[in-house]
Amino acid sequence: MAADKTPLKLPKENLGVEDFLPLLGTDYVELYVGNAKQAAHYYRSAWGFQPLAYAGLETGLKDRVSYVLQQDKIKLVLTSPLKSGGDINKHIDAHGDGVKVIALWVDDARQSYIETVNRGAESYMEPRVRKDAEGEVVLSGIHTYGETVHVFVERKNYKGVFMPGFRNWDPLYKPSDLGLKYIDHMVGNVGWNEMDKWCQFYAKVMGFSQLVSFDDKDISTEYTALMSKVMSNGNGRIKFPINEPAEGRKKSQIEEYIEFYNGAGVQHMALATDNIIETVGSLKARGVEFLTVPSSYYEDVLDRVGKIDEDLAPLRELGILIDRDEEGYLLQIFTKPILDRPTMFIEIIQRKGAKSFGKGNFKALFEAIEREQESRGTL
Ligand code: TYF
Ligand code: FE
Repeated sequence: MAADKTPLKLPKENLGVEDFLPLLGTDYVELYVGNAKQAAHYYRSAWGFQPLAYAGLETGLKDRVSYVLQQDKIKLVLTSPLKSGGDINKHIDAHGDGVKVIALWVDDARQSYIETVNRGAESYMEPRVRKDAEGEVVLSGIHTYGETVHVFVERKNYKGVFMPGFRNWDPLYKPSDLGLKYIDHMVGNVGWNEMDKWCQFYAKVMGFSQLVSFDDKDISTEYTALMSKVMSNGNGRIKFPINEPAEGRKKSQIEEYIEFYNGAGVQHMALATDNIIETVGSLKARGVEFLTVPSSYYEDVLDRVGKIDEDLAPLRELGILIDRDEEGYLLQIFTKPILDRPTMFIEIIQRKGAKSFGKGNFKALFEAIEREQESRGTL
């Protein structure tokens, strides 16, 4: 496979240019869902997220409710409408449950807004200050692919549980944490021939650079075909692969996503762990379903990736995939879609030096996805 192996490098237009959008990390990911109370139960019970904050009727909201859950550095916000009509219902009607906001933690939300809007971003939210007794948070936002948005979150002096408007949420039911640490990357699926446009958006508007690129020759199996480029911010904390469908023998998994999501949107989030065997073992015990590869995958995998620290047996048992690059190796596994629509899924990843995304697993992975498409009759 002939992927571009160029390591972390700024594109020419960003060379020597100071980072105009310093990002400290992912602040939170907000999903618009049909029933936030039940979704919050799922992310606690199955995924080990801990309850953190709540906003709803009890805190003075009239038309919506949000639950905030946390596991180490990962914060999820689950939001549902309480009444008919409005933007959240429209989003759910169009897309089903899905990611609305990828919020980015910044030192200066006003400056982040000015820099990105001046470079052509479409405004989602003008800078606004939210205050309570615990301090203040400044928020601003811009649109990205589909109906997805980025919210810039500045929380310099904020001491509260999440954000003004939220109160502590501390129910008795708190199944244990499963060792998920941080968001490694968030992947967007965009429409036919739109990948370059959105990569240019991240380069021009947000100062990102391209880490790697895969074309349809790298990653087309018998049916699935797609192209993918990975965009990263300057300090590498934020990585956004962007996929577009490519012409194959049958329907691309990206096309299936676009049809069921009714447009571009977040395809998967990759959550990092320091012990993938324990994390995935617990997720499976709690009912999370993962894609499986044929046992032949494990017959020659060590010839491909060389020596690894882990025993192969538990990796094989759990269906965890292995890949290596110049800097080390990685372990990864993918859930089946976590919704009824075949749209979003979650990747669990443990990096042992590798900075790449598992290209050596694409064929086995995409064939596993095709078996699922086949079972849905959508291939
Ligand atoms: O994020 C990635 O690039 C890997 C591989 O539809 C991948 O997780 C790429 C495309 C895709 C599913 C997984
Ligand atoms: Fe991924």
